[in-house]
Amino acid sequence: MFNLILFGPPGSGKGTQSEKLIAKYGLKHLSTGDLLRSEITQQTSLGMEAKKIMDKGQLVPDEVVIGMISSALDAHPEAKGFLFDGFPRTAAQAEALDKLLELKHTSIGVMLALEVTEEELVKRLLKRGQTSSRSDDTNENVIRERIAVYHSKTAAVADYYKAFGKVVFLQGEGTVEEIFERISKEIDARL
Ligand code: B4P
Repeated sequence: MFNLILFGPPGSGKGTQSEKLIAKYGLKHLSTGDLLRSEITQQTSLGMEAKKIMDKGQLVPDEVVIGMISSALDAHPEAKGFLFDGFPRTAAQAEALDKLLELKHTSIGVMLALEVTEEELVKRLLKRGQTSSRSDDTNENVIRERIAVYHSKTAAVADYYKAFGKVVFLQGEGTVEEIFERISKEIDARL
């Protein structure tokens, strides 16, 4: 089993690259952002609570997203590996993920961290906000808050995996294809 974390700030290309990676490597895509947005679309009580938090650019509580990931892992016993996109986002989520994977006698193979400048992130997300229905992409203050939360709570998750020698930082600017090639090269070296 090969498990990969695609890491980086909001707008760094995690969702974009994940789509291409699951097509190429046949991994099961687990995006906590997508799971939360699906709860919002279905208007569940979890979704309604999450929406208020997401619209402010804050993180949904750890126990909620850990619970979602735990269920998703159990729902796919046939998976030949998982691609975690937007998770873990806090040290507590990282520790919980390690424990969940240990129960399945597997672990994270590598964390690939995309590096993109703040101005480029804001530009990309505002552009997406013009066409998507995502309310967290339309307000620049909310976008900057998401980036600030990334620096205060999420960036340290890379240090957690660095301690195990599992992090590779990649340039996240360039064309989608160029970045996909960089990522694929790192994965191919580990398969
Ligand atoms: P997510 O759904 O994870 O979304 P994101 O980080 O904002 O975006 P992503 O990084 O996937 O977007 P992409 O670059 O692909 O999170 C949304 C919210 O959900 C969070 O703020 C939080 O509230 C909550 N949440 C999610 N997970 C959580 C967790 N684990 N714990 C707590 N809360 C959680 O795309 C951005 C744009 O850039 C696209 O329009 C794309 O076309 C463009 N783009 C991509 N690559 C490009 C390139 N190379 N050049 C130019 N443009 C590019």
